[in-house]
Amino acid sequence: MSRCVVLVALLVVCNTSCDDPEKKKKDPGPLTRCDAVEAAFAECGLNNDGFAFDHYGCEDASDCVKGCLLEASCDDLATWYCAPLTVDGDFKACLDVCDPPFVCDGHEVAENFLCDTENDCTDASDEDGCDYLECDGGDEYSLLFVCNGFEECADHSDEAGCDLFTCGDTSSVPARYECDGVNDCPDGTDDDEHCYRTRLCGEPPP
Ligand SMILES: [Ca+2]
Ligand SMILES: [Ca+2]
Ligand SMILES: [Ca+2]
Repeated sequence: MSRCVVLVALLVVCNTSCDDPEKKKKDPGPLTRCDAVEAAFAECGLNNDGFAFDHYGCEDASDCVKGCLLEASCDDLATWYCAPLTVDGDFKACLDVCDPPFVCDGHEVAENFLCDTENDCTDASDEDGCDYLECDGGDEYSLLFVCNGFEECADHSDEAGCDLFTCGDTSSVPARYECDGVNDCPDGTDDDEHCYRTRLCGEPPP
């Protein structure tokens, strides 16, 4: 664990439990959980003007996940940030407690196989209670196909009214492809230097 993460963790504890008036005088003020997480990322060189937290929405993360982030090493934070599917060890165990993976037939089912209209479990539990993209013709698709830039529905309804990102050459791609670590615009402007994450992580995660 880095010294900073320890320091940040101590500051969080100190805000609620230290009674020494001298220490209170030097206290930098209330440190929110997200401030603490942001400080940990910044100290690990994983932040740039708050980009990481705009991107991942720290306020939306549970306190449980924030707790795991505050305990993580810089290496673990970098993995979580750049290639979240490859997180492992104690850090993954911590995150799994917060957000248990879906398990059937004795194995984990990856998130993109949940509600994808295909049964990946012998009891089909991975498709229980799912909402699907329903085309006029009755075909059903995973909601991941909504606004993905390809028309799955013959009536085009899956791509109607979608937000678009305008590339430097005036072509456009789905807005959700901006800064996702993959060049989708012919000129790469959706993932150019305005995306700190891509510059930080180098090659897109596998
Ligand atoms: Ca499935
Ligand atoms: Ca589509
Ligand atoms: Ca992209």
